[in-house]
Amino acid sequence: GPEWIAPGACILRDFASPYERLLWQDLQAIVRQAPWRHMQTPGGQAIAVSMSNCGRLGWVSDRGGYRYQMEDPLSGIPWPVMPASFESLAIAAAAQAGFVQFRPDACLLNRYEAGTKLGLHQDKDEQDFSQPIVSVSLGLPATFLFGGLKRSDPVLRTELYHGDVVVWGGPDRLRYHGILPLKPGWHPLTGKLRINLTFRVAG
Ligand code: MD3
Ligand code: FE
Repeated sequence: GPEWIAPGACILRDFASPYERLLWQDLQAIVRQAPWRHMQTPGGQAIAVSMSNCGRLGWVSDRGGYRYQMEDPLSGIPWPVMPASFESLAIAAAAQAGFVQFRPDACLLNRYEAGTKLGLHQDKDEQDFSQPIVSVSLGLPATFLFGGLKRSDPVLRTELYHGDVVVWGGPDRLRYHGILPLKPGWHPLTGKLRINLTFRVAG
């Protein structure tokens, strides 16, 4: 059952595993339309994690800042539609954690290779922080860093495995978090990669 690691943070271990083949198939179709890319920070540095999006809104970062927008900047056309497999998984997971009216309008896709890390950050580009974020981990495991509301707060570590779904809401929605450098390995679904899907109500 749900594993609460904080009052608003709930891990559903293996929740996505029954759907892994369908999720992977739908993911391949998304990245054919909106390829993986390294976005730039507002300061001009390449972000180590490769990203894409699906859904009405997609998260982008460039010299102009961080924001959500309806078009893929690479093509100028709307992001791929969020597949029913993604949407229904995210809605079901949020409901398990008590967020029965969660309807994501954005899904950010993150791709990690060996050595890729994601520094401590807060997710605060969304309009409504009362809405949770749902994350789905596929492929290689990763060490997740879970801090506090200040960057200097102590950080807990927990491992996220293939199939794990985490719902981050309430008092934990604005916590600092990050991912340690990915250890090399091989997973039968994703090969050398870890993929993370994060579902958000952005608009
Ligand atoms: C806790 N992704 O996309 S998922 C991100 O594994 C992001 O790719 C990481 O951080 C990844 O922004 C972590 C878990 C996660 C996502 C969003 C959160 C944890 C969160 C928002 C608030 C608190
Ligand atoms: Fe984040």
